[in-house]
Amino acid sequence: MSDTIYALASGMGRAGVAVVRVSGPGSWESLEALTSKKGFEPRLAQLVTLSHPDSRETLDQTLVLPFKGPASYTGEDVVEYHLHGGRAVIDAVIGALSAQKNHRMAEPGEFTRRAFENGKMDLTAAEAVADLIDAETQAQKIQALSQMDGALSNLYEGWVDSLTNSLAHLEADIEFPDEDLPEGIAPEVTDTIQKLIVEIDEHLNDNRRGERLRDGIQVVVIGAPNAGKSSLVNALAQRDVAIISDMAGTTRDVIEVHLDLGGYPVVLADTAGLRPDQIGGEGQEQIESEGIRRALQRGEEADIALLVFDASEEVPDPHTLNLIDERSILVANKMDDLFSDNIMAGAIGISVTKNIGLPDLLKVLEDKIKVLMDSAREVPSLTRQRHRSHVEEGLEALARSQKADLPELMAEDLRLSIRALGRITGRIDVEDLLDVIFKDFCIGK
Ligand SMILES: Nc1nc2c(ncn2[C@@H]2O[C@H](COP(=O)(O)OP(=O)(O)O)[C@@H](O)[C@H]2O)c(=O)[nH]1
Ligand SMILES: [Mg+2]
Repeated sequence: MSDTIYALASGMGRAGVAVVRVSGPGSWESLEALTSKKGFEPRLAQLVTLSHPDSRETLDQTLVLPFKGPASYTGEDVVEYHLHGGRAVIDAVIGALSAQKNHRMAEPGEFTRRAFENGKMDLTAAEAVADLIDAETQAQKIQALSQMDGALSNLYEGWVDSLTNSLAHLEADIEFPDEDLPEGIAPEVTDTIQKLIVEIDEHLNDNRRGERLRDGIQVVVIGAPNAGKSSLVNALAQRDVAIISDMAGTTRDVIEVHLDLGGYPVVLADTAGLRPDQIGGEGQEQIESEGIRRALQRGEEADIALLVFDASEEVPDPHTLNLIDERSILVANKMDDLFSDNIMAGAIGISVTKNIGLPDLLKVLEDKIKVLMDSAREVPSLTRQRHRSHVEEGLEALARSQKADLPELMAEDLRLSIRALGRITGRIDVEDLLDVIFKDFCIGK
């Protein structure tokens, strides 16, 4: 790891300030070369003039902030250049850095990867850094910060510690069966393991809360053609995103908008109108039926479904009625219509065109999301599929250990469980995982 890496750490485009970060053993040398100065002090910002070491061309007047490893983000020597945020300045400084010995452009996530490899943070914290950068709502931000602060690693490391402890007792039992070890080691170990099994099981059955918060809560809008689904999506998104028209069957594919509802990220999907009588038709009808198929599939996968009925119709659409389940919110649209006094029981009456009832609908939706997300919960939630599969693997091994015939086999299962759980934080060898984990990062982080 003798390369020195550099990258633009701030966003692309014109800005007041742009931060270029350099990390690695040569970072102070390049700082001295670009400034023709020596004697920089760690953690002391200085205003300097940067010039190209070969051509002497002036690059920028800039603030530099050097760090000495291990007291830096990556744990290595680091220099931050707070440049004037213009394309030409950034290009010139990056160009000068690239000409320095053993300097190269950073890979995506490489700064954070080095921080992990230098023991500055565990894997769940590194993942939280990526989540925090991607966070678009308050609830996402809170989850990412708490994970960065060790909420998940404390939990998983706690399990690993208590299993390691049990394993040590068990091995002592196996190794010295005739010695004067305290009585009742086996029952004590079994007791600990059984409590852990319950705790881990609860953690897994969290309704995918943490993952949902990362990915967005899936809300789908379903109903008959012309019920006003696209109009409703537009109104909720407060911008024109879905195609609205009074020609039935306009929305053939699923259109998504991302919303922030009370701090929670929501992916709201508009769908084609349900007209199952047309499924299997030809040409134009076939395109529509594909849309209907996607609508129904989307409806099945969704966390919440807004079932939209046209209140100006004599009877509610039977196909939509068919889809009612515990995830549904019933919406009766077009309540502006003179004939629409036939409101369905349990439905929220709205009129998209007359802007009636939308706040009520939003409130019901927000409440349903809060119940789904169990927002009062204090314990940390699983946030990634990666964590889930390691936890599942760890739990399987634990369950197996309880059926083992010999203490030696039980010990082996405990070792496997520790291994699986240890991989979440990166305490156990994870070399094979690192490329996968850090490829999702942006360059410069
Ligand atoms: N009277 C009335 N018409 C509406 C209302 N909402 C939507 N529409 C109209 O119903 C038609 C179908 O709307 P659209 O959103 O395309 O329905 P979709 O097929 O369910 O997506 C359009 O002409 C809309 O202007 C409403 O609240 N009241
Ligand atoms: Mg539509």
